[in-house]
Amino acid sequence: MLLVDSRGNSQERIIKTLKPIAVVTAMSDPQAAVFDAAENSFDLVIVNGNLDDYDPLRICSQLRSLERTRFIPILLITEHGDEQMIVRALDLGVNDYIVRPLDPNELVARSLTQIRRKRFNDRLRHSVTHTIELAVTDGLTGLHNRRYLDSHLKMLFTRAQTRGKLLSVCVTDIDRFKQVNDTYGHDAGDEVLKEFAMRIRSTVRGADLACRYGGEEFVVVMPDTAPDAAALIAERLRGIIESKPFVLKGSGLSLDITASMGIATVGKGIDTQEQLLKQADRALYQAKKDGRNRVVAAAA
Ligand code: GH3
Ligand code: MG
Ligand code: MG
Repeated sequence: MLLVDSRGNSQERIIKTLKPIAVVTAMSDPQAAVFDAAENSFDLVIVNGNLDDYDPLRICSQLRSLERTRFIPILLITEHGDEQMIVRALDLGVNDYIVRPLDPNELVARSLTQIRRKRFNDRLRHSVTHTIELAVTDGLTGLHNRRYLDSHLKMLFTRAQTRGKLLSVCVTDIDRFKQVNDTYGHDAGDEVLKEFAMRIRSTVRGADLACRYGGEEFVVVMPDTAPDAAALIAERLRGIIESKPFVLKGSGLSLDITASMGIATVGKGIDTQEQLLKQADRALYQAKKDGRNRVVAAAA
């Protein structure tokens, strides 16, 4: 808990009161206190309304505007008769206030209420974030899933069209993967998929988006990437799959795996992201037909 209070006496009293329920950091420099609140993870900030030479509501509004402190509960201590400040404070998003003279029991009770509420909200937010992550992540490989790709690609496609930007996609499919399953079992197949995903992840650049599109098919979306650069990236990926055998953790088996790639870039005749993927898919089909373990670019 962070206490912002420039007056020695009231500070001591508040700390004494709160000590049994919280670790209290007391600060008298308001600006440093805001900075400290953003750097650390306090559960509550108590602002004394009678700061020397500083508008206490400024602290409150700063805490509310910083990303890191947006959700920290703020408890304001005000003087009797300072209704105007209370109204403004509540308007700014201050969670609760106490009017002097301070009743220690009330201070403890109100602090505890804010802390409990914050912890509950933290858990809720964490669980929502986690659920969203689960919904857009492929459970086996940890890459983004098809749902994520579809929505993200739509955004990138619109951006490419409206701003005249480049956008390329690479669709890749493991060669003769059914044989891996049939010969070594489904678990071995799963391990190959995981390792395949890891190699993709290690190859693509920061701005690229790698997804498991389904089964043993993966898509890499490359914003701002011309066809020749996309071909280089796909070729590098193909090489990284072919160059080293896949060693399976469970059985120690060492398997030679290859993959085929089809690439396409936004341009004439491609009006939707579905068409872009379809073009890349056609190129992939051609790569399979031409003998697999190769990159084919869709005709411009
Ligand atoms: P091609 O070179 O033409 O791509 O041949 P292929 O054998 O890879 O193609 P096919 O599409 O016939 O086989 C894909 C196989 O991938 C069939 C399916 O059982 C397997 N598969 C799909 N999803 C999973 C998965 O999550 N785990 C495992 N182990 N296998 C999967
Ligand atoms: Mg395949
Ligand atoms: Mg396939």
